[in-house]
Amino acid sequence: MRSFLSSIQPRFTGPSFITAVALTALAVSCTVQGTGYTPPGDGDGDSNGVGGDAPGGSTSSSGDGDGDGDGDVGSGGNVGTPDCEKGDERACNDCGRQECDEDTLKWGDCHADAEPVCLEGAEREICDENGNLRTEECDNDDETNCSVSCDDVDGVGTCVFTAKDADDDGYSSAACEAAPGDDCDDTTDLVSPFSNEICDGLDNDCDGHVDVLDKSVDISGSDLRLGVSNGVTLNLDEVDITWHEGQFFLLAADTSQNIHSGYARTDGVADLHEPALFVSDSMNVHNSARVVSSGDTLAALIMHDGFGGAGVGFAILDPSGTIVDEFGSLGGRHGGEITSDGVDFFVSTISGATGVNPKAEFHHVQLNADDNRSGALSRTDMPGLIGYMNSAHSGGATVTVFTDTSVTPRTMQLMRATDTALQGPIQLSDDGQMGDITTLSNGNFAIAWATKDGFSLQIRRSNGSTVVCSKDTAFGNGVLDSLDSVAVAQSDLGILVLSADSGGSVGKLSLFVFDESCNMRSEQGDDLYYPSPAYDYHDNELPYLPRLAVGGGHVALAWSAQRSDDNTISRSYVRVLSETMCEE
Ligand SMILES: [Ca+2]
Ligand SMILES: [Ca+2]
Ligand SMILES: [Ca+2]
Ligand SMILES: [Ca+2]
Repeated sequence: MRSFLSSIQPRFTGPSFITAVALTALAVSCTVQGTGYTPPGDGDGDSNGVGGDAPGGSTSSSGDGDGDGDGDVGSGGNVGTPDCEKGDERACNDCGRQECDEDTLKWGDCHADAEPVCLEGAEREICDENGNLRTEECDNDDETNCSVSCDDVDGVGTCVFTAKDADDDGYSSAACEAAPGDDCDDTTDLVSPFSNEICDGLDNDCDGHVDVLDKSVDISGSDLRLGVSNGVTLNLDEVDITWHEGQFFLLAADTSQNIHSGYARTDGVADLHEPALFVSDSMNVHNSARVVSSGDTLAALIMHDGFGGAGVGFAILDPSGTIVDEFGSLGGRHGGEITSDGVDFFVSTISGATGVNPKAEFHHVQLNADDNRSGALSRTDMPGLIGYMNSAHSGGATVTVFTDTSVTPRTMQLMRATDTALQGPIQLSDDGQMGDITTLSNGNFAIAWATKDGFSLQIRRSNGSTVVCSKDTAFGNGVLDSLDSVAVAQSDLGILVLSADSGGSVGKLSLFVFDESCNMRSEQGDDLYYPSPAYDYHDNELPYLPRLAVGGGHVALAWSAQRSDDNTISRSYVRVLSETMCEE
């Protein structure tokens, strides 16, 4: 060990009666003749004053514990005799210094008077609060991300931390708090500040945005047009989709009022089954269908002009796209929606209103795959004309949102059905339409609807009336066109809103991601998804009735689109992405 005292000697400051020569000699001998210096408090004769040798505090029988030759104050020595003179100071212990107390003229405490000095590696020698030398290792409480060594910084032995580069990608760990580097994930070389963002669930470029939440990742790709076979393309104008037994199952209505079943698989293949699930015998009623899975059972609600008369039919489907069982009218013939709590199904239907000051009939029923029905409820005094119903089930209640089309502008309304009562309608917006609702994992509902400025997202508790948060997002052309509509769902990524906007000859479809406080999670103001230019008539199709389904770690987007220059031509599209919203 090199001489600590000699190395710290130049750092002594202030007036001193000890010369540099004397101090150097001190390292060799405890008593230096001619200087008047004896190590203070050295009652034990070990020359260093350590342990029980606090200056002035000795109980040495000589009564001169501080070794100043003056005897101790109050110990029966030369009481009242000063130990030192005002302004005096001197070295003490290994590396300390003490000053003469101006009031008592006794030597003060010995305190550190040297900076730390580096030894080997992360070891250094420091002068402690009593002026004694001690060897210590630099503390490193994050061996994973930091390394530490003792470096001489301006003459001071300093513990210097550096972030490790454990994954050897050339960037050091940002997790080293003492000296953060740039690598936000030092466990993989797929992540560093200048990596390219790819779809892998990681924030590859360390900008805080993962995969599609990062605008720099490209998720454009081809969208699958449904209903193309043997050179014939069906005019499809409404599609619904649900996750069931390893694939997305879908129902699509064509403009000849037939209902087709189909599928969209996670390998990117999507098509319709042959023949059609339901063939219309009339063009008088606009047919449409909704589909939902309880997990085990796939059920459909078909708004139709058949099954022995116009009405709303409930059917159990085979995943291969055929009806296994079908049950009669559910009391409505105008529209309806079906949802599930994972066991049973809950169906809300509406009977068409007629006459002056029309009052619609709202029906709600719980049923299972065996057509056992319970909790049938109805209201016959619903104001307005109910359109585009969507429902979700949570907390023992089914909440249905719909558009009242009897007023201008249209309004968004909410109805809540429990086992025993129908509650509502509650007006969600006095200027909104064609919304959607989904149950969140925490039991709340997320509701979204189209507005003239874009769309609104609202989160409500399962009681249907308590608003947790809401958010308006600008999107589209600033006009509430008749086709403007939204879908909402929850995935691992967050709350997804698929928004369709049309204006004149221009349409737009985009996906947004929000957290459960209604904050947009994607880069502020950026929508995530735009249909591929590869799909038909991209430049003059107007997307509408978007649908979202989540399951098996995947998200399916479905929508229809109408030609802006010929509204008799419409298509339905589907796209399957991983739940991180990246292309499969
Ligand atoms: Ca690294
Ligand atoms: Ca890395
Ligand atoms: Ca990534
Ligand atoms: Ca990123």
